[in-house]
Amino acid sequence: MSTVPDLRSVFLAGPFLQLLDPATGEMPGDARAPFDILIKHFEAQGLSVHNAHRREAWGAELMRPEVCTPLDQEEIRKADAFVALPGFPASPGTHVELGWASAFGKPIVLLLERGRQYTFLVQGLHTVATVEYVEHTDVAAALPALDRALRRAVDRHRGVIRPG
Ligand code: 5HM
Repeated sequence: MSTVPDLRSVFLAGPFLQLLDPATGEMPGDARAPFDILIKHFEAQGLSVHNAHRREAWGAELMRPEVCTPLDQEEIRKADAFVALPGFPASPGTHVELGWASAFGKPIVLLLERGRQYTFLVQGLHTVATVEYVEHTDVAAALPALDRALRRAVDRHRGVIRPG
């Protein structure tokens, strides 16, 4: 069961094109790993996860811009929460999606790699949207912190105050 009551769906965003191996056109295993871990983690909690990397077979079935853009925007609009790896170097597509998610008023959790510099508008996004940041060096080790951050973001979004 989800650790966040009533949370049913999550859109998971992160760098894509920059992670494709030019020789195969697909994401190598180590690039897939963080997405795999996050998808499995959320699905094990019964959440529905929308993730373009998986949808597009990790690069093997890349969609055209005219197809993936409206699809992603609609899936973000429908999702209960938005979780992203902004990327280092920054993922352009993820930053567009972050703009949509914040403008749609979604609770947002950003997984930031410790020691990396992120653009000012990512650093400052919490001033205009419901954003929780999870600094990490390893996605798998950060899962408990991610769950807490997701709960905080969803609670804040709903105006829930929990004791302690
Ligand atoms: O610019 P970049 O490829 O890093 O953008 C990644 C983000 O854009 C992902 O979160 C994904 O949801 C979306 N995207 C997509 O859905 C991006 C590409 C390729 O740029 C794609 N489908 N084919």
